[in-house]
Amino acid sequence: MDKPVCLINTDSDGKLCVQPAALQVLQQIQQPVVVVAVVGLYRTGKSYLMNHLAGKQTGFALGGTIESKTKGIWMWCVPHPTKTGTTLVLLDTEGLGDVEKGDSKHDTNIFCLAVLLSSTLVYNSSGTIDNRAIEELQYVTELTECIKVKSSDEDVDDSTEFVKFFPSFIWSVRDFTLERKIDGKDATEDEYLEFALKLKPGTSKKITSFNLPRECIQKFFPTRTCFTFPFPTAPEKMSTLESLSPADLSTEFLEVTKRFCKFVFDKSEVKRLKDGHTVTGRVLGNLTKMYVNTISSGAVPCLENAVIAMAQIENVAATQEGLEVYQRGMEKVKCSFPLELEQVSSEHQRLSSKATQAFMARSFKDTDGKHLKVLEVG
Ligand SMILES: Nc1nc2c(ncn2[C@@H]2O[C@H](COP(=O)(O)OP(=O)(O)O)[C@@H](O)[C@H]2O)c(=O)[nH]1
Ligand SMILES: [Mg+2]
Repeated sequence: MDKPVCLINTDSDGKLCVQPAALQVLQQIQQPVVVVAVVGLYRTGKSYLMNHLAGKQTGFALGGTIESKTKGIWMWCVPHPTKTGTTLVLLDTEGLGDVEKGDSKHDTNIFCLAVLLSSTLVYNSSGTIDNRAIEELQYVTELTECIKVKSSDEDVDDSTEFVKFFPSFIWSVRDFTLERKIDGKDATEDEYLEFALKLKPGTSKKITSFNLPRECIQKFFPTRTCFTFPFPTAPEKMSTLESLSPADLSTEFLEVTKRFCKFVFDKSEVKRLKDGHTVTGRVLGNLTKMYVNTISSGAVPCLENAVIAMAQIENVAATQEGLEVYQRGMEKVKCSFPLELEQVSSEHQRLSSKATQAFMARSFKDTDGKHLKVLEVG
């Protein structure tokens, strides 16, 4: 893909919908995917940072005006720069908290989709990690209502289960101008983040609401890292940032960006389903379709149901793939007719096992062998 495409959009009624052209792109990707999604307030430099991850100067459209450019979720699939045989999928989300739209349910849905689809979630904010920046991440406090782990109707608290399937978390702080000091001592970026997430003792209403988002971030995202970026360039050059060459960018900004990209490439893992099954581009497309349909129907997406639904789709396709392997092989055998019965029988054996191998490579969770049987009968 030489440029990003829109993956999720809203239709004229404001309902979320998946773009068929983006699904088609994903359908073609048989490789496992590392999915990095960025969320945060609009106009905090999210799209600009994602372009750096893609190794490109331009790509995701930047919001040069106050109106936010990115609507819904945009996607860019590029070969993973360091993990061969893997595709890096970058998801750029529309800015949260756009006053023009003023639709917090919509923002929550976009945030949930970013959590559900990614293996690394980047939360981007500007300035410092102060109380305001943490409150802007209020969506974390709603995650327990927006995502279910198990399909049972019982009202169980899934939150402790979340951590096993949630993306790892990176907080990127932009235009950071302070010195990172805690009690007068130099602090690393991670120490700075942990300090900002520290809970206050007490049970007053004020303290409880101070602690709640911090508790949620700590609980849902146990693997977390922070990067503090300085201003990218001098104020007078900021308006043309997108066209500036690296020589015009501050060396500190380039250094942090380089470390950030290296960290993402080294540490972001391949996306997996709840049962540990690797997500390929194709599965990611089906997963997106399923989650978006669930959310737009007003239901709560469930990680366990997703495994069952994905297994069903993949197993039907795997049966088809196995059959095709067998049929293609048999066509070839037919060309060399007449053959001894013995030869035909041994070719049949060979192709059957090749077909089963093709099936096994793609199928998963076919625990009772239902789909494999279909292949054998077929
Ligand atoms: N001050 C500042 N501006 C930035 C930074 N990165 C990008 N910008 C500019 O801020 C505007 C919005 O950037 P964009 O990436 O579209 O923000 P998004 O809405 O969060 O995706 C654009 O004019 C960018 O050139 C940054 O680190 N600091
Ligand atoms: Mg943007």
